[in-house]
Amino acid sequence: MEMTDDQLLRTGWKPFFQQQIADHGSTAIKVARVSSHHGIRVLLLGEAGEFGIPVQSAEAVGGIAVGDWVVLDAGADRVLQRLERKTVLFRKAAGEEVKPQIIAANIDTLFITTSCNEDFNLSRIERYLALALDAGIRPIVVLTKVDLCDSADEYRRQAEQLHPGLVVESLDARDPEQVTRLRSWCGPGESVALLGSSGVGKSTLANALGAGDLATGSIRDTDGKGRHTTTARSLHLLPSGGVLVDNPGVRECQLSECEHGLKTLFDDVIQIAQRCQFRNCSHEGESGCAIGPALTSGELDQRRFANFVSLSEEQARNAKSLAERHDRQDRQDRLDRQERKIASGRSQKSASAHKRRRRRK
Ligand SMILES: Nc1nc2c(ncn2[C@@H]2O[C@H](COP(=O)(O)OP(=O)(O)OP(=O)(O)O)[C@@H](O)[C@H]2O)c(=O)[nH]1
Ligand SMILES: [Mg+2]
Ligand SMILES: [Zn+2]
Repeated sequence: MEMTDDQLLRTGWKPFFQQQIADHGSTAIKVARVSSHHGIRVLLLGEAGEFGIPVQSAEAVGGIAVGDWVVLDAGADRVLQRLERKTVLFRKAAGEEVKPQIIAANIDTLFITTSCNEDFNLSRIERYLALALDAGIRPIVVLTKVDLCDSADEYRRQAEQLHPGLVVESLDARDPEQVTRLRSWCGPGESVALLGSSGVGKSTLANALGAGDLATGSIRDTDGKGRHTTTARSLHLLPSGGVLVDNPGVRECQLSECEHGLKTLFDDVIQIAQRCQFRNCSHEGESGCAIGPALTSGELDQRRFANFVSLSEEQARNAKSLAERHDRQDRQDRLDRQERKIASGRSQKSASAHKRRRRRK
């Protein structure tokens, strides 16, 4: 299989994936990228365009997510291998149970999308930044609806302060001319994903970037919130040469295994905390604490510190439940293996007893 195929390169195919292709013997193979996953049917983008296969064939060797690269049996349209992910963006799935849900695989850049209205929230942007930084994905903050707001520059300035070197673009998402500012992250071979609340203009942006004709929705007048127009994530080819994943609006995006992301994002807070006299300082007014004075002097922002504490606690809590879940799963797997062994021992015994009886006859 040659990797010079233009269509594959445009879909994000890289040497990193090429070199993982296992030896599939004499089976004719092809590669493709998961573009959407509808539960019973999975759509894939290959050299010859988009095609659909049943989920049983798509997940024949394990779960797959939008953005994944897979190797298929070209004749049977059945997945033989899921290639290792370059990056994976995940969050804790909504609900009580702590289990990770993949937002998109193999993404290079995340457009953290928020509008210049009620949706604008620095702590929420920090949450998404931590997710992206943890996954090794370049975050870009996109502020939409500048046409409806007088203080877009102020929003932009505040967002820029959340992380050194953070790029923040503000625009009217309906205007393809303004949206060209995002084109440099959407070039050949690049994969970008949109993430943000419902109604902030993710699908509008996707359309302006040339993703196709995605449905966009209206906003409730009462609270400026969207109506969850996009219901499933989907990956699209862009005329600029890259691909884009549009996501449904997220209500809740809890962090689970995001320790590295939080450390990277809140390096400033951690640096100050290192000046505390005691290593186990709880930063609650004890003597020798460096956080209190930094908050008083304004060196450290109250909101930022409070969000650091709250995201760190959430992360630790979810990571612990996740570890417990893994332990439970491991124990169950061990039990299942033992049971299978006993059962197969039993059937071997009865098979040899049967043979002995036959020999005696
Ligand atoms: N004035 C203005 N309206 C915008 C802008 N961006 C999006 N809209 C409008 O906001 C509404 C919601 O946009 P969508 O693109 O559907 O939002 P979304 O983020 O995809 O929403 P979900 O799919 O529900 O997550 C639509 O009516 C858009 O036309 C903008 O920059 N300015
Ligand atoms: Mg949408
Ligand atoms: Zn302290």
